This record gives sequence, structure tokens and C-alpha cells, in this order.
Amino acid sequence: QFWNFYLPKRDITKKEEHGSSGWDRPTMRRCWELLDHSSRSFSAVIKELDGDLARVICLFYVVLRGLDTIEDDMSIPDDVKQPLLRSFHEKTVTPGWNFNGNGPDEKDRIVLVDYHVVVDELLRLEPACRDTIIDICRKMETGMADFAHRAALSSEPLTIDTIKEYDLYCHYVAGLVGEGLSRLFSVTGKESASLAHQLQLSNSLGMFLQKTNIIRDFQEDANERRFFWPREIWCLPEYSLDGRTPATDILQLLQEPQRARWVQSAMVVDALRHSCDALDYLRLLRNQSVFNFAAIPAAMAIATLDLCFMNSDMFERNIKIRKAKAADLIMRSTNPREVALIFKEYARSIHAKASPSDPNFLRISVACAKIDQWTERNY
Ligand code: RWZ
Repeated sequence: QFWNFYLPKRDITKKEEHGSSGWDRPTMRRCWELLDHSSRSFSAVIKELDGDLARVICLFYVVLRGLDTIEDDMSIPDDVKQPLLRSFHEKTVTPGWNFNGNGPDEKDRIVLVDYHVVVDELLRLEPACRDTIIDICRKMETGMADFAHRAALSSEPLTIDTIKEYDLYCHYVAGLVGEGLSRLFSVTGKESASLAHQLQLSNSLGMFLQKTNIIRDFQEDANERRFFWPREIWCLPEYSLDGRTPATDILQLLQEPQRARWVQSAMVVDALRHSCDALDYLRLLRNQSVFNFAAIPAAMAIATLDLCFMNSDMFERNIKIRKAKAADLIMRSTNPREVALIFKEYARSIHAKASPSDPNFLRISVACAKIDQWTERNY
């Protein structure tokens, strides 16, 4: 939780700062604890949000974390998981509801064990905020359930064939988060009413963050037999030294270092597709606390893409941006121009590392040039 040190700390339990919105109710206190427990990086930026928005986004986060914890748990059989996922938006407003059926090693099982406190707080929320959270929850659970069901049918872990499917999956688990956040910013009056309608841009910011995590976490996910990298990207024959039959199993990637490198660069270019939309989105934000909330993760993401690019360590161990680098990015992410300069800096670093022998070389150059031009055009 290193960025707690760099963001001014606010005591979220101090009632006088927040008027009568119930910050010191035991159930709300418990929701803050669940947020602290389940998010490594978001808890700090959420707590910095203006006034009651922090509470609303905290609850949004914990609801989606609960849903995610059901989707994630491979020990729940499909015939239990399906109805549970598809009714999660109803459970979320059912007083007293909780769930004890997660496996013992599920990291965030406590969120669902204590879920009745989340329900309690959600039912007290202004209807406009509650309805937005429920609507996003309903869309996300349906998408997750469809993907989980397909995986169960093929008795395989989740596998994604095409880039189109990969985009759809990321839309469900992250693009919808962007949509929900924009609607909550609008409905609470912290941002303009029109932000709620910028679906393409808010979707892109979520996709950009999610895809960066999927690239970085390859090794961790593979160990748990979850494979998000689409077959269409890792199965290309031109990534073989001698045009050999491409790997039929994604784990063979690790046996073929050159293929691993090219596939990794193809994944990075794919994520970069969303970067200019993400920058466009940040430019629409007017509230400083909302800006920081969106811009800090975006700056971390572009730095993480640069860290992953052409880095074979990523396949061996978890890699992370250095603490000092992260602190620097947090302090710089205060306005859209500065964030654009951060994007430009990392796009140049990625471009400089690209190899002309990489089949993706041209696409990398184009993607990096687009970020550069975005910055030149706008600032
Ligand atoms: C940030 C308010 C945990 C909610 C969703 C996130 C679980 C899969 C994880 C809710 C940045 C990584 C956190 C892309 C949004 N779905 N993907 C709030 C949540 C990227 C954040 C995490 C998604 C998400």
C-alpha cells in the first residue's frame, strides 16, 4: 500500500467532514475495511474522492469485488455458479444475504461472508446511485456467466479464441466499470451530465487498465490455469523460427523464447489501441479528485506496459514498477497535459525497444506514433 504515503491521508471515519451521510455507521465502517482488504491500489485513491462520492465508489467497488470473487472461484461447480452469478444483482439488494461457499483459499472470500453489510449500505444509498450500481452489476454478471459457462462446457479453463472475444470479456469485467463510474460521477453532480454518455471513452479506459493487468499477470494466471491471452494472438505461425506448427498450448510459449517475445509485443500493441481514447476521457474530467482517481491508474498502466515490453522476466516472476517510479507518477498525474506527457515518454521508450525483426514492428511504430501525435495535437 505504498501510495498511501504519497497521497495526503484522510480519516474517512471523521463524521464532521462528511455531514450526515452515515460514515460512522458500523456497517459502513465494515465496507471500508472490506475495500482495504480487497484492493491493493484502489483503496487510497477512492478515499480521496470528494465528499460522499468516496462512499458511493467504495460500495460500487465492493459489490463488483464480490461478483468477481464468485467468477474467480474454480472450486464452485458450474451448476451452482451460474444461478449465483446471474442473480447477483438481486442478492445485492436482498437484506441479510451473504455467501459462505467460496473455497478456503479464495483471497477475498470475506467480502461475500460479510456481504450483508454491503447490502445494508446499498439499500440506504440514493436510488439514482443504487440503480446505476445494480444496472452495471446485472450487465457484468451476465457477461461473466456466459464466459464461465462456455469454459465449463468445454471442461477447460477459460480460454479465449479471438481478439474480438478478448475485447468482449474485457468490456464485461472492466469497460462496464468505466461506464458505471462515469454515470456515478454524473449523477452525483461531480462531473457533467454528458460524461455518463461517453461510453466509448469510458469503456476504453477500463479496457486499457484491464488489458495491462492481463499482460502483466500472465504467469500468475497461468499458474492458476487461467488464460486470458487470445489464441488468435499467441497461435500465429509467423512467430516460429522456422515456420513450425505453432504451439497448441499457451504454456508452450515459455519453451519458445522468441515466440513468447513476439506474442508479448502483440499483446502490448493491442492494449495500446485504447490509449488515445483513455487520454481523451481524462480530458473530459473537471473534478480534481475524480481526475486523480482515473489518471493515477492510467499513468501506472502505461508505465507497466513499458516495463513488460521486451521483458522476459515477466514470464518467470511478478514484475512491478519500482516504488520510487510509482511515487513519481502519482505526483505528476495532476492534469491531463502532464498525463499525456507521461504517455508520450513511455510510448517513446516502448518504440525504442522494438526490434525490426519483430513481426509487430510496424504496428508498434504506428501505435507509439499515435500517442506522440495525440500529445502534439492537444498540447
Ligand atoms: C475501480 C470502482 C474489482 C471497481 C471489478 C473495480 C472486478 C475484474 C478486475 C471493480 C482497474 C483492474 C480494477 C480493470 C477496474 N473485475 N478488473 C472500481 C472490480 C482494472 C479496475 C480492476 C477493472 C478491474
